[in-house]
This record gives sequence, structure tokens and C-alpha cells, in this order.
Amino acid sequence: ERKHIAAVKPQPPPAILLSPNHSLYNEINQITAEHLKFLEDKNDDGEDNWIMLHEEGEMKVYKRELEEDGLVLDPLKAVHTVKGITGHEICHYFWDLNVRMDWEGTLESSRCIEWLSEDTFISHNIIKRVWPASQRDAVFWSHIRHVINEDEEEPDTWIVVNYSTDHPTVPVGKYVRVKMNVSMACQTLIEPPDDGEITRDNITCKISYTANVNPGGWAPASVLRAVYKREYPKFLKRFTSYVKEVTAEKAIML
Ligand code: 18C
Repeated sequence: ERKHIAAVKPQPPPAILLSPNHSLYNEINQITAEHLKFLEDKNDDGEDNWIMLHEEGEMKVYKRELEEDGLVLDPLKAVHTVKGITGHEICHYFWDLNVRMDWEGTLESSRCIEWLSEDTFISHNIIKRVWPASQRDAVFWSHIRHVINEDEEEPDTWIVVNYSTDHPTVPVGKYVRVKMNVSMACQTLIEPPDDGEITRDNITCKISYTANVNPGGWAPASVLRAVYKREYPKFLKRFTSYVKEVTAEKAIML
């Protein structure tokens, strides 16, 4: 009996392109899965106590107030809808270390310390100093993934996760080490044109961003909260405008 072989579009890998023997294999897949689950649950973490921090057009930024041992750990989430760019593009530019300093306003420097696989690397990032707190740094892996939707009618998801890790080449030293768990996830909606090819006018990107940051050491709560309130909306605006600008004349990355 002849088996029917359907023509299928190439499927992205369901897991990181890293050897399952690598010590970070499970962590990266698990943390990424947690972010995807949170999205699937429509950002609903059971308690509806998110506080609106900032609203501007389609952009909405929320936080939850959380303190532990006097440290501000406020989880943050944001949603945004941007026309003319795709989720693949947003995630590509958020992940690509070669352009990080082109849109990042809060870092003094950023450098790659190790490539784990084609889709994942570890970087060392020195954060700008905020008076009167000590200067911070962060070491994290950045993983990018394309997730196919099992429901063919529903859009795929692109996601980037930035998650703190340790690396023997950058021990804690000069700076206070920040810990973080950040995700940027996107879905692209395409409104097919009546005739002709899809253009940037036909695409809309739905973005969900989450950040859980532990400042790592004492920082005055009121200053930190004021900095977050200012910096997260600023980042979302600056980063999405950056992506619109650099992609405007380029072929659409679907
Ligand atoms: O997600 C973002 N960027 C990614 C790529 O870089 C990555 C990085 C996340 C960084 C998390 C920030 C850690 C903050 C640590 C606390 C600092 C303590 C300061 C003490 C204050 C009293 O995932 C985008 C990140 C969006 C911006 C986050 C706001 C963080 C503000 C940190 C302050 C930086 C200084 C701002 C510049 C002001 C200059 C004087």
C-alpha cells in the first residue's frame, strides 16, 4: 500500500538546537515552555492584580507589586500591537546581539561570551548606573524559537527568552549582579490583500513582553520603581520604532 505523503512546510525544531546532554538543555526548554504556557493562558496568572503603569495608543504596560527582603521584584508585563512588522522581525532584532546596542538605552555595554547553539548564546551586559545605587551587570542566555501552531488557522509564535545564568569567565566582581527572566513573544496577523502580494500594510504584530527582574542587592524602592515606570515604556517605543525603521525597505521576514 502506498502511503500518502503530504507536502508540508518545513517545521521548526520543537526544542533548542543544543545537545540534550548539555547542562542547560533542560533549563532552556523548560523556561521557554513556561513562557509559552503563560501566553496560552492569555497572561492570566490566576490573580488579577496587575496595575496599569502606562498606556499609550496600543501599548499597555502593567506591573504587580512584589517585595522580598526589602528588594523590589515587581513583575512586569506589557502588550503592544504594531503595524508593518512581523513577529519574526521583532524577535530577530530583540535577539541579535549585533544590534542590541542600537536600540538598548539602559546598557553601557554588551558582549557575547559563548554560543551554545545556532539559536542561543550567553552574553555579559553592563547596565548604566542609576544614582544613588551601585552599578549592575547581568549574564544571561538568549534563546530564539519559532513555534508552529497546531491549529492551522491560528498564527505561529516567535519567542525570545533572556534568562540569567552563571558563566565561569564572568564571576561576580565589580558590579552587583542582576537576575532576570525576560520574554518577548509575538504573533503576526496577515490581512490578505484583494490582489497582489502581501505588503507591510497587510501585517500587524501582536507583542507580549514580560520581565521579572531581581536587582540583586539593595536599591532604593522608590527610585527603582520610578526608573521602571519610565524605562519600560520608553524601551517598548524605542525598540518597536527601531524595528519599523530598519525593516521598512527590506523584504518581509515572515
Ligand atoms: O529586555 C530588555 N532588554 C534586554 C536586552 O538587553 C534584556 C535586558 C534586561 C535588563 C533588565 C534590567 C535590569 C535592571 C536592573 C536594576 C537596576 C538597578 C538600578 C537601581 C535604581 C535605583 O532582557 C529591555 C529592558 C528594558 C528596560 C528595563 C528597565 C531597567 C532599568 C535599569 C536602569 C538602567 C538605567 C537607565 C538609563 C538612565 C541613565 C542614567
